[in-house]
Amino acid sequence: MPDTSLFDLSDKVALVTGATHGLGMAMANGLGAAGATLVINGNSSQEKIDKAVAAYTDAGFAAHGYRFDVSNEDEVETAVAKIEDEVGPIDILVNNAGVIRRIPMLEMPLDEWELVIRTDLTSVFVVSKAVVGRMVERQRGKVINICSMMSELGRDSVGAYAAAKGGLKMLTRNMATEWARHNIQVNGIGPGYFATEQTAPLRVDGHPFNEFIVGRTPAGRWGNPEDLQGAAVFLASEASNFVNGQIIYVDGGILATIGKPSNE
Ligand code: GCO
Repeated sequence: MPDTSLFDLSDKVALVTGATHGLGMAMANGLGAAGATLVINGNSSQEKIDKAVAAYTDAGFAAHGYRFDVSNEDEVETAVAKIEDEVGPIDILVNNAGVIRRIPMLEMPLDEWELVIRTDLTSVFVVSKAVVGRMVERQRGKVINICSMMSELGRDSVGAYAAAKGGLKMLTRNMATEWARHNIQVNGIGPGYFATEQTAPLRVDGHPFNEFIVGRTPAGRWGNPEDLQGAAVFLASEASNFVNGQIIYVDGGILATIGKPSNE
């Protein structure tokens, strides 16, 4: 039998924020399949959280759900204390929760801008501060920040999101710098264009963006959420114990190429 113990997450507790759906859910499923006990967070409705927990449990994973706002310091501290008390020490934190607003910058209301920065960037600081303080005491831990193509590239209408995700790349490097000496590895995953609810408006038949993305991606397709599981398990496991401050782009090759004219 092959020895896959380097990637084994049995006895590990993984908190994945925003894992009631989408990429967070796919990554949590990957961590669960590698043996982790799952703790998922959401902030919309308890019903949505309960439904997600039931789906994880049906898949055969140990799963727990907690409702809190990842950008509210008091709620986060209370929830993290409760999770560690009820489930156990958090070994793996995946900062996945995020929102997007597609509004040209000159039309972007300040409150929408602030909502995006708060949810996609500030919340990672808030949640990590609560969780990593405890990891430092234990002298071990894994943090995975979910970045984006927009950590590297601009695009019309996603200014706030790009500012937050570009900031998140640098926050990842800084966290890695400050915490590596405590045996805490902080890295990022940068998903390319994935078929999720978030990109559903861009994938409707006849939308020019659909064809554009397929043409712009060397692999010639949208990503399936499951395509992220390998990178998530790697960065959550002992296999990455000397990997610090890297962003692994899982993008079918988009960032590797300048692209090609549409008629080729
Ligand atoms: C967009 C997309 C992106 C993606 C993703 C890419 O409008 O361009 O929604 O922002 O969601 O983060 O990596």
